[in-house]
Amino acid sequence: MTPLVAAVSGPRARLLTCFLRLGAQQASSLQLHTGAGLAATNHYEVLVLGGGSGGITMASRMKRRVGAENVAVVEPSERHFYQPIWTLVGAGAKQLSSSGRPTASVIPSGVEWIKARVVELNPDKNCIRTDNGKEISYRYLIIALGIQLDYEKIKGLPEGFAHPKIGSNYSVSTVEKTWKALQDFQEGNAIFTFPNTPIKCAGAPQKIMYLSEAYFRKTGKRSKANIIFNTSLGAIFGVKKYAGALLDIIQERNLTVNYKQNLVEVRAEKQEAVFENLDKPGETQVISYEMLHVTPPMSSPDVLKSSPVADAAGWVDVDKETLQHKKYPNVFGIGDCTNLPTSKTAAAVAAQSGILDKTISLIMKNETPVKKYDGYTSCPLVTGYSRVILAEFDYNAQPLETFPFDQSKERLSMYLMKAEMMPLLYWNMMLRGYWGGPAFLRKFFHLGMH
Ligand code: FAD
Ligand code: UQ1
Repeated sequence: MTPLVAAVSGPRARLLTCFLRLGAQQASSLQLHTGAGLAATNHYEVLVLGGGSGGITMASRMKRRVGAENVAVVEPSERHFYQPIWTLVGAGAKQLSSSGRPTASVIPSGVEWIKARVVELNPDKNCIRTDNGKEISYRYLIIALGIQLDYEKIKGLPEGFAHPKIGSNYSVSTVEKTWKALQDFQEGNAIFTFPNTPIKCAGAPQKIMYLSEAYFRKTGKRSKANIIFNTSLGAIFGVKKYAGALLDIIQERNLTVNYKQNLVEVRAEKQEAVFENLDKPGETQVISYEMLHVTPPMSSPDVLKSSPVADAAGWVDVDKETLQHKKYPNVFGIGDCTNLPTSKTAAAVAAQSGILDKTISLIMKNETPVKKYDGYTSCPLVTGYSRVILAEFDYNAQPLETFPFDQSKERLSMYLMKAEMMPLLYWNMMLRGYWGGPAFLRKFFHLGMH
C-alpha cells in the first residue's frame, strides 16, 4: 500500500487505490510500449464479471476483439455448469456429472481467470473489488453475474433438503434429490412450485412435473399420484400459443394447476408445504406431500443490488436493444442479472452475446451501436422422456420459431435437440463465442415463406 493510501482508511482508501492504479496503469502501458515496464496485472481492457454462460461466451468474443492478454474473468467457482441439463438430471435421464466441467477448461486460453468473488463495483472509478481484497480496474466492463437463488426466503429451507421426499432442479446440490424423491414415491401428493419472483428458465418448474408424471406412468404408480402445480403466477405460460398447448396436456394427463399460490414454508420433517394465497394476503393452506419439487425465489445478486449499476429492483440497468448500461457507457450487461424484459435463459444469452459483441466493437471505435436485440429467448418445454414443445419468442411474447413446422406440438426431434444437440452446441460453439442464436437458421428455413 502506498503511504498516501495508508493515511486514509475504509472506502476512501479503496477509492484512492483504484485511482492510483489507473494512473499507474497508464504509466505501465506506456512502459510496455518501450518494452521496459512490468506487466499490468490489475488493469484489463475488458473485465468480465462472472464465468457462467454469458461471462465465458463474452470472454471468448472479447479475446477475438482485443487479444487474450487484455481480457480477464472474475469467477470464484471451480466448476462451470450447463444448467439446462439439470431438468433431465432431476428426472433420472442424465447424470449430474455430464453437466459440469472445470472452470479452468472453459476460460479461453490466454485469458486471465481471477478466482475470486466480486464484492464491490465502482463504475465511477472504473474499478471493482474482490473478496480477497484485490482492486481491478478496466476500460470496458461486462457484467454477467447471473441470478441469485434465495432458498432461505422459504421458512424451513434450505435445511429441509436434509430430509427425503424433497428436491430442487435449480441447484447443483439439490438436483439429485429430485430424482431420489421421484424414485422413492409411494402414494400421495406430488407438488411442484413456482415462486413469486422473476426466475431463470420459467418453463423448468413445470417440465419436471411432466417428466414426473411420465415416470409414475412408466413405473405403474400413476394412479397413486395426485400431481399438483402450485404457481404464484396467474397463467401457465406467458406466450398464448404455447400456453394453449400446455393446458391441453394438463387436462389430458389429469394434472391439477392452482394459480396465485406461493410456497412460504416447508415442514420437511412432517412432509408439509405451506402456501400463501396471493389474492387473499395472509390466507395460507397446508398441503401434505409425498414428493415436493421447489423452485426457489430468486433475485439479483446482492453485490449488484447495492451497486450504482442497478435499477430500482437491483438488476443491471441496460438499454434493451444494445445491452449498454444506461448511465455508464463503458459498462455492459448480459444474461440473468440484467433488466432486459425477456425470459432469462441460456438461449437468450446466446442471442444477446452476438448483439453485445457488435455493440462493444462499435463503442471501442467511438461509433454508435446499430445491432438491436429483439428479446429472442427460447424454452424447450420437456413434456415427457421423448417429447419437447420448443417455445421461442421475443420481447412482445410473439412466437419467433426457427423450424418450418408448428413448434407448439410435442416432438421427439425437439427432445433430441434439447437433450443431445444443445449440450454439444453449448460447450463447443456458444462458450467459444461462435453461437449467437438461431436467427440465421430461422431466416434460412423461412426463405420465401413471407
Ligand atoms: P450463469 O450462467 O448462472 O452465470 C453466473 C456466474 O456468475 C456463475 O458462474 C456464478 O458463480 C458467478 N457469480 C455469481 N456471483 C458472483 C460474484 N459475486 N463474483 C463473481 N462471480 C459471481 N436456459 C435455456 O436456454 N434452456 C433451457 O432449457 C434451460 N433450462 C434450465 C433449467 C434449469 C433447472 C436451470 C437452473 C436453468 C435453465 N436455463 C435454461 C437457464 C440458463 O442456465 C441461464 O439462463 C443461463 O445460465 C444464464 O447465464 P448467466 O451467464 O446470466 O448466468
Ligand atoms: C439455444 O440457442 C440455446 O443456447 C445454446 C439453448 O440453451 C441451452 C436452447 O435451449 C435453445 C433451444 C437454443 C435455440 C437453438 C435452436 C437451434 C432452436
